[in-house]
Amino acid sequence: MRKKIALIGGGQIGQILAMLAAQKEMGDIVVLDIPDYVNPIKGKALDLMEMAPHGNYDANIIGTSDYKDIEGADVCIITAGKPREAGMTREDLLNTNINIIAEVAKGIKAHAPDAFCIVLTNPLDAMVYCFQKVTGFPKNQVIGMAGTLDTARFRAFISMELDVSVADIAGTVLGGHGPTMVPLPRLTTVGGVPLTEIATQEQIDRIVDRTRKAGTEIVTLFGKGSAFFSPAWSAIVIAESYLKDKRRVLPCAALCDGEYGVDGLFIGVPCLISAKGMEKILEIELTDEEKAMLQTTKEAVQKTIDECKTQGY
Ligand code: A3D
Repeated sequence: MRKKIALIGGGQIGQILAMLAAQKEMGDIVVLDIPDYVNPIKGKALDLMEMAPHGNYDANIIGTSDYKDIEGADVCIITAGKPREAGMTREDLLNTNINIIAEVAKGIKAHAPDAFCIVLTNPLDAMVYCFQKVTGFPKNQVIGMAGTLDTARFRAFISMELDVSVADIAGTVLGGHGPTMVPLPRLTTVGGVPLTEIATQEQIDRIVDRTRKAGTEIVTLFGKGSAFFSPAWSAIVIAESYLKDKRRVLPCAALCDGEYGVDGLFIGVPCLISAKGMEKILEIELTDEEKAMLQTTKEAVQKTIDECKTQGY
C-alpha cells in the first residue's frame, strides 16, 4: 500500500510540496486548505494528476477542506497560515498564525494521530511549540523545518562566494529561525577542506550575515509573500528521511530536553531523522563564542514562546 502524505495548507509552499512529493512518488497526496479555497485546491490537485503522464509518476492527489480525508496519513506537512510581507518580521505573524496552528493541530490529532508532523508556519519556533502543546504528541513525532533550509541557504551562499559546487559543501546552522540563528563556519567543509582554510574572514562574515538575512532578502524582492521553492524542498528532504528510514542528520527545530542547555523549547539542532521520526538530537561541543550566540538565539525564541504562553499555550 502506498504511503499517504497530508499537506495542510495548499498555498505557495503547499503546491510545490505536492508537486515534489508526486514526482518523487512518495505516496498518495491530500492537500487540505480552508473551505473558501477548496476549489482552487481541488483544481491544483487535478492539474497535478494531469501532469502525471509526462511527469511519469503514479499517485492519487486530491484537494479538500475536510480533515476526514487525511485519515491514516503517515506524514503531515503544515504550511497553513500567513506568510510575511516586505517590512514584516516573522514574529509579526504570531497573532494571526497561532489560531490557525491550533485549529490544524486539533484536526491532525483527531484524524491522523500517528503521523510524523513537520511544521513550517512562521514564526516557526513558536508555531511548532504551540502545535506540540495542542496535540500533546511525543517529541519524536513533531519537528519544525527551519535549520534544513537555513543550512541550504548557508551552503548556497558558500558555493556562490567561492565558486565551488554546492554538492561538496557540508555544514550546519543551529538556533532559532530568525536573525539570531547560528551558522557554524568552524565545522563547515568544502570537499573535506575546512571552510576556515579556504575562505577569508571577510568572506565568511559576508556568508554568515547573508544566511541570517536570507528569508528577508527574498521577502523584500517579492514585496508580498516569502520563499517557497527552497522551503518546500527542505521539508521534502525531512519527510523522505522519515518515510524511507534514510537516517539523515538534518538541522530541525526539535523539542530539547536539556540538550545544548535548552529545556522545553523547540530550537534548531542537528537531528537524526529515521522511521522513528526525530530519533535523536546530536550534541556538538561548542566554543565559548558559539555558546554565547546560542544563548542569544535561545533568548529570542523564549520571547516568542512567552507570548504564546500568555495566549494560553
Ligand atoms: P501562502 O501561499 O499564503 O499559503 C498558506 C495557505 O494556508 C493558504 O492557501 C491559506 O488558505 C492556507 N490556510 C490558512 N488558514 C488555514 C487553515 N486554518 N487551515 C488550512 N489551511 C489554511 O503561504 P506560503 O505557502 O508561502 O507560506 C506558508 C507559511 O510558511 C507562512 O507562515 C510562511 O511564513 C512560512 N514559511 C516558513 C519558512 C521556514 O523556513 C520555516 C519559509 C518560508 C515560509
